[in-house]
Amino acid sequence: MKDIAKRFPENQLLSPKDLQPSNEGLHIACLLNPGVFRFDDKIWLLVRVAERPEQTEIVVSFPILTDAGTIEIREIALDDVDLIMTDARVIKYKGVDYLTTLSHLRLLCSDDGIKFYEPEGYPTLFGAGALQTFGIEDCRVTHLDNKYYLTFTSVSASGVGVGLRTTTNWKQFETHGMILPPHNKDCAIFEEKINGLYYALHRPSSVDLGGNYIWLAQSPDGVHWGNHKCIIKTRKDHWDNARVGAGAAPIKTAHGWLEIYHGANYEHNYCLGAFLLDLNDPSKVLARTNEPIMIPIETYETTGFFGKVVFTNGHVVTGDVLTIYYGASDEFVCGANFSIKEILAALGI
Ligand code: MAN
Repeated sequence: MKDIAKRFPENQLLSPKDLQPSNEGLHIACLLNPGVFRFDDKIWLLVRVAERPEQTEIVVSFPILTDAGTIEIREIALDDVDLIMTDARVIKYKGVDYLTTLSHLRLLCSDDGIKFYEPEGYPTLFGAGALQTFGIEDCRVTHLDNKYYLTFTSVSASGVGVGLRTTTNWKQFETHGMILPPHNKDCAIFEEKINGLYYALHRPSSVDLGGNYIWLAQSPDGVHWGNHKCIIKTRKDHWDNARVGAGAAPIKTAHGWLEIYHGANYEHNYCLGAFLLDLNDPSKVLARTNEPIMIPIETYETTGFFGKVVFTNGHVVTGDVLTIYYGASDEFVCGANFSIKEILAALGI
């Protein structure tokens, strides 16, 4: 396997201890999977902050939001026979799934793309309403026609879907509810319209027929989506045999729309790959990397809250340099550079 990422020597850029919890009684377990954008001559991260109470040896405790927006702490005795906790991210109790942490989205900015700080006067984004009671996660930020589109995972007992908020100034936000219903996540809107239509990648998943595949959708207004097509599937006997999902908005190149995506195997090892879509008709897949372009190899990527994970949903492009910001082992925010030419070469272009 060839890993062509040039990791920042400063990694990890952000660790849970670097930020303050949003609420007394919670501590930050993970910082991960930031949305990334340029605004006001700075690079900004919309970091997913995952919180929970300090754990004890007697109970597992986890926060959920009420419909009214207050935090409620649930507790289950660790010796309860109905409790299943084989995945650090999920609590299974009496046939119902909960998350071990509650995520919100925090804005940080930087002048150099390496040192990030929380600026004053910008809000923290929390889950709101009945469809976000288990939090909001992994936001993609798309800049299109002077508006920022925030597509994020909305989690609740009703399922996992895609929520949308938009903003022009990062202080006031418009809420558009759930744009893609459960089960769906990993939604990234293209940063340009194509032939007058908005396009987005997204990842529905089904239990039996079908799988965790990447789909493409069209929209007349960026809010209502249709004409869905399945474009990228998992591959048997490959590193991405269990699930695939889009990263951030595709990058426009002379050869096509370049997308960095994550793929996982049945051992939940998350790597990154790339594919290329036709510029004029993005439902045509022109190329896909056979091998990953980035795999979890550094200690901060292999050991952490959920090890063996590199996961990206945000980047900035400067000429040939693609700088991704990524979640390492679901606990730290890190950075890495790629040469776009080198990724295209890996795609056979
Ligand atoms: C899922 C999501 C991501 C997470 C990966 C790896 O795809 O929950 O947020 O980073 O799993 O755990």
